[in-house]
Amino acid sequence: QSSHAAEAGNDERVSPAGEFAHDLARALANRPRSISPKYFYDAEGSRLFDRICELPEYYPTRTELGILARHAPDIAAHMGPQAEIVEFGAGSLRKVRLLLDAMDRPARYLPIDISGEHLAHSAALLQRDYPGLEVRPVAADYTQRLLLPAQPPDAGRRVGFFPGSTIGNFAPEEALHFLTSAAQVLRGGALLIGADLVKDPAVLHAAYNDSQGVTAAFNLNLLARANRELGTRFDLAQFAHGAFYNAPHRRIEMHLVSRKRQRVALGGEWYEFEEGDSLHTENSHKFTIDSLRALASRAGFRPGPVWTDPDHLFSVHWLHA
Ligand code: AVI
Repeated sequence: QSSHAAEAGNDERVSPAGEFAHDLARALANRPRSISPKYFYDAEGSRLFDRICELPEYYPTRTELGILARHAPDIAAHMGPQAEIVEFGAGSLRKVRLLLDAMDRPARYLPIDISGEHLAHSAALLQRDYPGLEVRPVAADYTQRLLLPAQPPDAGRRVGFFPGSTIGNFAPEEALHFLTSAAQVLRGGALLIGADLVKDPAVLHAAYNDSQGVTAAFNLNLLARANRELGTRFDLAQFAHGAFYNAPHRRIEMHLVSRKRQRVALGGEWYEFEEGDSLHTENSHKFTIDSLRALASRAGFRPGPVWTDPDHLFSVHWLHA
């Protein structure tokens, strides 16, 4: 699936709607049915994800913010003066502010995100608060070919920033591929990356099955988005949110589970679901400090310092590129 998505993404003749229709049709035809979690993030999905980050059960965001806040001076010292930050998958840009506030004359900030509308809005808010900083939002799929503008000759270090444990949403081979390209474009600089840690499955389960149902709405938004953009007629009430910890794979899996026998039309084809059939929408891999460092080494980084919280829920790694 991913290699096909990559081909479609690199072909400029394929519109974003065309790529979604193509990948969804393939997901519905395949067994098991599985689609990239990148399709969660239209404007509505990005809004729902921001709400997830505020949930009492969803510890990663506030824990990582706490780590960044506590260790920002140390992290900024590693960055050095006039550094440039390239953020992969920049959502609401809250976390980078903690870094910018601690940095010595940050030069340039390049947030890259697939959700262009959401990104433009967040980038404009950030630019207002940091008038001296060059903010250059890039609306792109950073899992595709990474091409960054050249740095001015007197520039400081180029530092990639990949918070939130989004690396965990990649399949292991995709994570290695992404990190390998990141190591190449950041060569001479570094990557600051957040990774959620393996922990009590009950804590993980609660984080992806929140009591307000926001994660369920986020998951179901994939079908709602298909209805909006592709004219499908998924009945959202007939799909259940499923999220569980797969211990052997050290990952949370999210699924949309059909509540009954039903069928849906897409692109002139009918796709059938039996009761209990699932569409696998996301994996969220969890790491140990050592497993993340080993992965980074394979990708061509030299692991540096690691910062964590007192309960060892989450980790932030400095990787020399
Ligand atoms: C973006 N990503 C790191 C989130 C995660 O925890 O894997 C997405 C998410 N899915 C459900 N809740 C949050």
